[in-house]
Amino acid sequence: MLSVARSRGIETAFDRADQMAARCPFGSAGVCCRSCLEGPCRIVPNGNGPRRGVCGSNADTLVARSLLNTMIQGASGHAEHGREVAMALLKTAEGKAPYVIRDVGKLMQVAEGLNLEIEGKSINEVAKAVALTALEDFQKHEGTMNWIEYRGHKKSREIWDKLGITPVNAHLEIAKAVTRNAMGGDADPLNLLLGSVTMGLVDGYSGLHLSSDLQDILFGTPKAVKFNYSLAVLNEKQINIAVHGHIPLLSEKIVEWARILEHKALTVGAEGINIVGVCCTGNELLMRQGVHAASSFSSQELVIVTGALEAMVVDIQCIMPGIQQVAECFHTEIITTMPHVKIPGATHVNFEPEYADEAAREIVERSIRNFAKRDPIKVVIPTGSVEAYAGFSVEQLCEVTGKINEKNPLQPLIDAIKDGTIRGVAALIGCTNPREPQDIGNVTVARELLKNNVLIVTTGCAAHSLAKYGLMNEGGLEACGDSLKSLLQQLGQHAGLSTLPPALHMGSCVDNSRPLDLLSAIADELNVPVSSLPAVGSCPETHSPKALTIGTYFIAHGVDVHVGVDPQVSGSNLVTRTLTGSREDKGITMDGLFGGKLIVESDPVKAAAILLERIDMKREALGI
Ligand code: NFS
Repeated sequence: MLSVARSRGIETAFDRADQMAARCPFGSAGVCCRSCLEGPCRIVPNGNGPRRGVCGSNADTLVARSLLNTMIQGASGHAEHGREVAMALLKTAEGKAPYVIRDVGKLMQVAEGLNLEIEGKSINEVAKAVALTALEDFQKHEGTMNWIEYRGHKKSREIWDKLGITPVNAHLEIAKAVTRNAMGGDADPLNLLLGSVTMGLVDGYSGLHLSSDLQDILFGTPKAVKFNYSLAVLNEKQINIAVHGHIPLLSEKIVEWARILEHKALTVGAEGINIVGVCCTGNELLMRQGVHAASSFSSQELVIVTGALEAMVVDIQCIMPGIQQVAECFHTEIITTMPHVKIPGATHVNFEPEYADEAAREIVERSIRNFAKRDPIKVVIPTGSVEAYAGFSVEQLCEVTGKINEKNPLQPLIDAIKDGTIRGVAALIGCTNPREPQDIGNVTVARELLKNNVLIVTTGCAAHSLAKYGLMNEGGLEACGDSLKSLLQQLGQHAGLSTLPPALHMGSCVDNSRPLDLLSAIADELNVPVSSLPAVGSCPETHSPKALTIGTYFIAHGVDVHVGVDPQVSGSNLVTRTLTGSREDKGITMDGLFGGKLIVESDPVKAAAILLERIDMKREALGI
């Protein structure tokens, strides 16, 4: 599709990445500062030139500040996601928004976890109490965030509390981070790095855990489901609507209204309405509804280049403004839906939970009308979509393993880890990045780990890569080492499938709460900290600040995290050493504080080798 775009003179992110050529050396090293009007200042790392900015900040301070700035963006994005969902749950419970609570069991489980009274209360009363407790995580001024009290692993909590980095409420911590980062604020690079860890925890709990829990309550906890992946999921004969972004509040409604208005599609000569997913809104819908996925982040513009897309509906995050320029070459209507995320030239249909039905209906009707404007000569849809299985929430996994050990569903997994059937667990997470060859890093790391019997769980755009390359269906089993392969086959039979797929799709990026819930539960069974487990995270094709905050949240629990793209901290030896150094190294390191560190390696084969080394090191320390 990229060559189709180029042959038609349509520019995409891949072309713009080429035009960008070499990266700015100052920005790449994290040593440029635009925090005040004394500057902009820049420091020549390890060279001749100014060693300090006008205010006296040195490279260590600038790099730590610049990293914290990135972390603020990541944490804010996920915290805002959590808050939006909490508001929708509240309005639903009050009868003001047209949603229903689909998973009452999860609602009760979350309410009990939050120590809320459920005896004698109606479903809506409990839902309201859960929503208000969630919203407190954006309001309270003392104590610890409710979701950390509920979901945070006790042994990790002790470390955070001792360091004084446990968040109180998301907005307070974000505001504090912005202030400490401003000119004349925090100048201590190590203190700033601890501030970054707090952002990781804000992201992890008010963002990831809170969002996953509340979305499961509203839309159902994912169960094994089949879907198809690739641009080939667009249907030439149908009205195609792509839903793109992150929060599933509107897109769930669009799926509902596409079903209700299917008959109207027939009146304009289409054979139905086909909803396809992009990025994490795509992941949300495929996990719960089996909606087919068209594209990850990097190639989002190429969905439009098929010429068969009536509308691309976007909510928040990871939306390239470039989609509008591409859409102008076709009949595709870009529809923004959030008041704080607009694109010049796009149509705006405002979304509020109260009016979700009206917005979804209008969007589907607009798409139906757009079908008549489609130019059949421009339609090029690739063939050959790939089948994939998804929906592996912790609940779904435990349902499968519970068929082997009803009393303790985690035991079969723990036994497999102990006896080496599973050498370790890796979460393959994060993005695709137009500056990198798409999917290659994600797939290579996964294949290298699978052949060494590492169990892969996956989320976000990395999951798109693995699905596209066949690692979420039976055929992908050839990638696994022998012991992992037979375990997956054995477990698959208990799930009513021929096998579990080699890569277990756990959902969107906010669903990175799920791998940590799994690890926390295993750690509890073994009575060890999460940091002792032979578990790693890998984000080979990083692009988003959100990926860095998610990685930081893993590291705060003592899980090593690999990134394949330069995190722009090389301008400070101190910062680099603190993030990437080992516990044996001199000075303070993340590994020493939390038991997990950052691994920066752009070669995916080498990265996998390092991850295996770290897995083996943790196995040895555990005595298994
Ligand atoms: Ni995660 Fe999901 Fe994709 Fe990266 Fe963007 S869509 S939230 S940030 S690019 S994985």
